[in-house]
Amino acid sequence: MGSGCRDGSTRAEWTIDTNEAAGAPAGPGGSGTRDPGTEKTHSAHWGVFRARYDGARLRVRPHPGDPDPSPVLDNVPAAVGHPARVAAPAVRRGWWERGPGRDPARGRDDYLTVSWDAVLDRLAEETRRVRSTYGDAAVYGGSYGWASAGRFHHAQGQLHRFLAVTGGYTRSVNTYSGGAAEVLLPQVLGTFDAVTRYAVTWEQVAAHTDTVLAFGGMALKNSAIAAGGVSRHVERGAMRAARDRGAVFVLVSPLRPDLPEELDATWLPIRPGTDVALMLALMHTVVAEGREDAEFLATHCDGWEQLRDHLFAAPVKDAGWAAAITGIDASTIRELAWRIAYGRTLVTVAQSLQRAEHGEQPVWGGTALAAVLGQIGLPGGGFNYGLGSLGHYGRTRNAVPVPTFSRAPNPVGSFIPVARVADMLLDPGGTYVYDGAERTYPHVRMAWWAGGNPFHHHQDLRRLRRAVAELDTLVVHDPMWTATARHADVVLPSTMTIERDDIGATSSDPLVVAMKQLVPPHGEARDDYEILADLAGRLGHGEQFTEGRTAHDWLVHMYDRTRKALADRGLDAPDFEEFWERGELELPQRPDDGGVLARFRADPQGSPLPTPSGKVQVGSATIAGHGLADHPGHPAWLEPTEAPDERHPFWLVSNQPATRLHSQLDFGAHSAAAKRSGREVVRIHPADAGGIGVVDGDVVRIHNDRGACLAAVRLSDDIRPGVVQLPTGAWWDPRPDPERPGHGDDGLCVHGNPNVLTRDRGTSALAQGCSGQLCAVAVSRYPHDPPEVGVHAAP
Ligand SMILES: Nc1nc2c(c(=O)[nH]1)N[C@H]1C(S)=C(S)[C@@H](COP(=O)(O)OP(=O)(O)OC[C@H]3O[C@@H](n4cnc5c(=O)[nH]c(N)nc54)[C@H](O)[C@@H]3O)O[C@H]1N2
Ligand SMILES: Nc1nc2c(c(=O)[nH]1)N[C@H]1C(S)=C(S)[C@@H](COP(=O)(O)OP(=O)(O)OC[C@H]3O[C@@H](n4cnc5c(=O)[nH]c(N)nc54)[C@H](O)[C@@H]3O)O[C@H]1N2
Ligand SMILES: [Mo]
Repeated sequence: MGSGCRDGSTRAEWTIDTNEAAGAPAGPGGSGTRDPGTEKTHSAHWGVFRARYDGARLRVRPHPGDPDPSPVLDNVPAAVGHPARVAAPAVRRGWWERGPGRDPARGRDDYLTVSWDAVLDRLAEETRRVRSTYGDAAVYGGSYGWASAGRFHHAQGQLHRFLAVTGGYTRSVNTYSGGAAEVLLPQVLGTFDAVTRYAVTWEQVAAHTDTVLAFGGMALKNSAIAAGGVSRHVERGAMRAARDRGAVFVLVSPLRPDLPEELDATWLPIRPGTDVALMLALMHTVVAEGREDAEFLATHCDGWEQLRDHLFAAPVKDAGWAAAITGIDASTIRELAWRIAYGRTLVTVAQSLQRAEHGEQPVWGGTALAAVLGQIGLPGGGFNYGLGSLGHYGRTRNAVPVPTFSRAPNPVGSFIPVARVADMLLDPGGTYVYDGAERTYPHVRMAWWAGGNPFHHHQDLRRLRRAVAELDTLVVHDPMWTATARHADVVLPSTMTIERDDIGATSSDPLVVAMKQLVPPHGEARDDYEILADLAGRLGHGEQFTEGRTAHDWLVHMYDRTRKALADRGLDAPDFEEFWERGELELPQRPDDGGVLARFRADPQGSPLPTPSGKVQVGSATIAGHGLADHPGHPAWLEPTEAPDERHPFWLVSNQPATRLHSQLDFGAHSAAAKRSGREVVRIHPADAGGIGVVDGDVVRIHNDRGACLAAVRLSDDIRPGVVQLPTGAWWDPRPDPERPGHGDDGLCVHGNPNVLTRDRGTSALAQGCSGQLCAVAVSRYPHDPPEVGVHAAP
């Protein structure tokens, strides 16, 4: 067994006793005499695995070919029969008894159990009412979220198809992950996929890179995760190989664990939100010493004059200027500039940097820095946005298409940038600017969520609660009683991935996985596909939705595209039955040729970039032309409008949790083991803890004007003083705040969900991305008996 833990410790034992680990009642007769079950393959966003079910317990182990499996896998067994599962369709009492309409009771009401027929009849009637009274754009089907890894039972894909064939819906664009980069990158460098998945590969890093300058790091906890599954976690091995060859890693981050300890990286504990100042100073220093690649800037870049003027205009963006902003010594900055100007240098920018106010800037700054060094398009050099943030980045492309589920065209054009959902609900008809255009929020009456958890992913959760109160109807499909389900009018229990057959595959991983049903569905849970097929039938669109196929027929149909492509190349192309029997199929991959950036470097005229000028745009006339006050036409350091002050002296970093994927399986063994008395842990530097009079293990109240939460203190030298870190994903458990009477019944999250504190504000008027990573908070010892966390049970 490899060492799967972030701290590098070795895990000897992977098989977890499901129910005991989760504190759930043990299944009937968990004795050693029962049939151990057959081992089957399955896949999750955190890796491909094998599992056995003996009728009571699920035992999992990673795929034997995975060199560095993720311990997040240990969370899976607890899902079987867990009390947080939704067992039967449920409706909110107020909605069921009084009908649809605005209702501040959402999130506070109780639930009735009803039959599938009764709930689907009522839901079909409500869908018809909303569509005929307010039009199809009044249905919001943005339904953002990660759901599960299978290609067919992908909840969002199923829901979008259902809503499209039944009339259309207001959709969402972009993601919470990379909202700012998704709009910026095509303007300045290339398409999002081209510069994340298929530019600088891990093999190139292992073989060629001399210096890795990682803004926000490349934490192994993050690359453990890849949408649609990942069969081999190669990141640790590649970084280790580079280090063994003599490569130097420089980590720019408030948290030391953002690069693996074994790399002996140089740690520059930067003040959060200031990276672009450091990038500008590095460029300034390189240029001042005449070490920029003037030829590359002349032949391959656009906008350099503007950016150079900015670097040298008052205040001059030199190392001294940046030191005051970033908290990193001027001499360290000058030394770093010297180092990166020699040899092969790779600049990476983690997704986190752009999940903040003005988040577009560090992505642009990283691009420009790599351009000044002249390294874009070289093996192991230049810029790879997001490398290490997700397991699919820095990979090569399959040579044949993987199975995918068919989309249906949405007849409605209405959309919002995904993270503007609360703004839309609170301000129908209101205007906002996005990507250079003024737009209007539609008046949405019905929102439908499958496979996502907005009361996990959105910022300022108490504001989101006020926003969903405005709806006529909120429908949620989820296997779990998440905070979102607890706000829904209609809660439809969906199966989870281990309860159905599916196919796991993505275009940047060679393994196609036969994801076999491992356990029977929980209670009355049904597949999203079945639920939506029944509803489509009630609305007169059954045939359009199903195309006459069962779920199994769809798997065969989807697989056939891959089989044909393999057969066309004269390769091993097993039919569906044989693939299913084998459990997996390895696809051929394209060569590691550096992708579009390498082709552009070799021939900038013949292989232009998809940017407006066809070049790397270190400045942009298009963006300057938008005339946005919060987004100039070149990378710039812009002061954030929220930063620590006397009342709220700390930066809160709310990053991705090491022990789970977002809110998923928060009750699982690995996630639970990292908490203290069931409460999420906040990391604080000992010097800060001394200042506020708290010690390791204390329960603190973290608060600002938006809300408050409790968390258990863990002291750590691995964090920059002045910064505290609380991961996302603890399920929202709102109670009244005894420290702030009159702040409502939801003033305090007793579990430790940072999104009660974060700010619901777009990154800028360019991209309107999520800015949830950073906010300013105060921290104090909680002077009362901390209440028990109670959110991992049915309401
Ligand atoms: N403060 C702060 N907030 C953040 C971030 C941050 O850095 N800081 N990061 C943001 C980012 S990058 C992201 S991507 C989002 C993630 O936000 P989400 O993707 O919304 O989070 P998940 O917990 O993965 O939610 C998936 C939901 O789908 C459900 N589910 C799983 N399988 C199925 C299925 O088959 N059918 C149905 N119907 N449901 C299923 C799960 O139970 C779970 O409730 O969070 C964002 N929020
Ligand atoms: N285990 C696990 N892995 C995950 C996920 C998960 O939920 N769990 N989610 C996946 C998803 S959906 C996504 S989009 C990716 C997200 O990938 P990222 O956004 O890169 O991940 P984060 O952990 O939020 O942030 C990475 C690090 O950036 C640092 N950081 C924060 N602010 C700043 C800053 O201003 N400057 C600098 N230099 N550093 C800063 C923090 O120390 C943090 O640990 O992660 C993926 N990987
Ligand atoms: Mo994400």
